[in-house]
Amino acid sequence: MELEKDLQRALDQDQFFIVYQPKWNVKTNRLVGLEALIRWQHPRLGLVSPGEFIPIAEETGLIIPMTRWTLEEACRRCKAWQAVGFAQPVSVNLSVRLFQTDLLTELISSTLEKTQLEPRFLELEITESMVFYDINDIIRQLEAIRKLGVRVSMDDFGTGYSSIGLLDRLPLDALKLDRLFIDDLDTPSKRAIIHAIILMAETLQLDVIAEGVEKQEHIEFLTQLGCHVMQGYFYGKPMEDEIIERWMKDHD
Ligand code: G
Ligand code: G
Ligand code: MN
Ligand code: NA
Repeated sequence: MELEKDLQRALDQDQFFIVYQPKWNVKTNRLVGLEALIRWQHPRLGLVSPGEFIPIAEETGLIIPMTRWTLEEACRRCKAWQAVGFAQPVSVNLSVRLFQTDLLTELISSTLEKTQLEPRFLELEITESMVFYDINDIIRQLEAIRKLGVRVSMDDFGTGYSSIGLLDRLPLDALKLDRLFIDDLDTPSKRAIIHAIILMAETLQLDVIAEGVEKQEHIEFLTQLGCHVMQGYFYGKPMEDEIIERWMKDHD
């Protein structure tokens, strides 16, 4: 397949870049983190969406060098921002494929070492699809990662394959409410579900962050229900380095 061949060259030819999206605490009115999202500038096709190339990268195993690159780039950037006064953690998305390699913990610790980033400034986002794999093995790896001092959050929570039954076994720091929930928050049943998730997260001592926040009314609903950290177009789209840096200065 054409895209697959191109993808193999993309790393060597420096065609990937990262955009960063702010996570905002509405209680403190402060930036509390940045999510790193990979982008591919294809020489002929232009911008190819991760929705298209991540599945290919997973199938071919290219996801491993790609994630190594993303982790290092994001950690390096986070460290550089600290030096100019922006001390927010950065989060990186991890495909379940990384957990099947047995080198993930080592990859993370060596990246932190290399970039000299303190572990508490790195967060990893995993998804519910994890539950289909050897769960004991995943728990073991997550425990090792958290022992390093790195945070772990469950991305797209609540709309995928339900992992509720595993929540008390998975070593996690936070749940990210899937943006599909935020879409139609105004129906009473949606509100009830979100409210229940937030209460459950409190009991399990997990932070909750809402994704896909686009409107003022979303913020009102969510804060009423007890969720105070938001990510979405309302605050900012994913932005390239220099743009997010200016954004951080403007929102300091
Ligand atoms: O940023 P955007 O909405 O285009 O992202 C589409 C999907 O690609 C999201 O599910 C996001 O989590 C995923 N994604 C973005 N960057 C990475 C990455 O570096 N690694 C992995 N595994 N997934 C990513
Ligand atoms: O799966 P994951 O949550 O990592 O994917 C994040 C994706 O969601 C990114 O591709 C990002 O571009 C997208 N995104 C972020 N904020 C919003 C939003 O407010 N609305 C919509 N529609 N998409 C968003
Ligand atoms: Mn994510
Ligand atoms: Na998400």
